[in-house]
Amino acid sequence: MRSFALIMVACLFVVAASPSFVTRVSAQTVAPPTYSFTVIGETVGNKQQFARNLILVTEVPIQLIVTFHNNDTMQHSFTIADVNGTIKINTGLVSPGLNVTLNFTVVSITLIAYNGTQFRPEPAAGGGIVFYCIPHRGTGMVGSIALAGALTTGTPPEKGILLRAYWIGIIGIAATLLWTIISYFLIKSSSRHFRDHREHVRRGLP
Ligand SMILES: [Cu+2]
Repeated sequence: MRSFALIMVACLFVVAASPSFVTRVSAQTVAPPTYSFTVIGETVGNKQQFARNLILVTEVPIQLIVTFHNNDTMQHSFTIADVNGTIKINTGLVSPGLNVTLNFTVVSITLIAYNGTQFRPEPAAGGGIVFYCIPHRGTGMVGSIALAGALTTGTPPEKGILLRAYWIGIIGIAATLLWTIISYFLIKSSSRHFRDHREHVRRGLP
């Protein structure tokens, strides 16, 4: 009976521990994502440009922390305007070697939240949000923030599959334990030899 009690305690522990795992899994899936990256302004040959002119985000809404680093010998800016061309997010002119960090939320690819207000950003030709350098936009110092194609549908259904797999695992473990317990008592009760351990010892068996 002692082993039975131990097995029951193990079962109860598994069942009691499982809700906390579920909570942790759920908390991970709803946590607001943040993406930090650096955009570098530079001159290559005679052309002023952003070292990365396409920034892909995997989902929206997403909070972006952009550090603009001027790795050049002249001033540059990292700027986002709204659909009317009004400048909304702007580092201002950044001197050579300096950094400016901006923090804004891409609510959707057509809506940005910044400094307590929201605006519709200037759209990029291929989809996405345009950013540019004020003095060098005319010579092509332009980039965009876009959604990565495969993961653009908001809440991915894979999260449900993950949780379902989790529960299948838990139920599988519980069922295995249950069958182990049932088998133990079936074998024990169907065998005359192992009913009484004292009788066993009396016969000089282990
Ligand atoms: Cu520039």
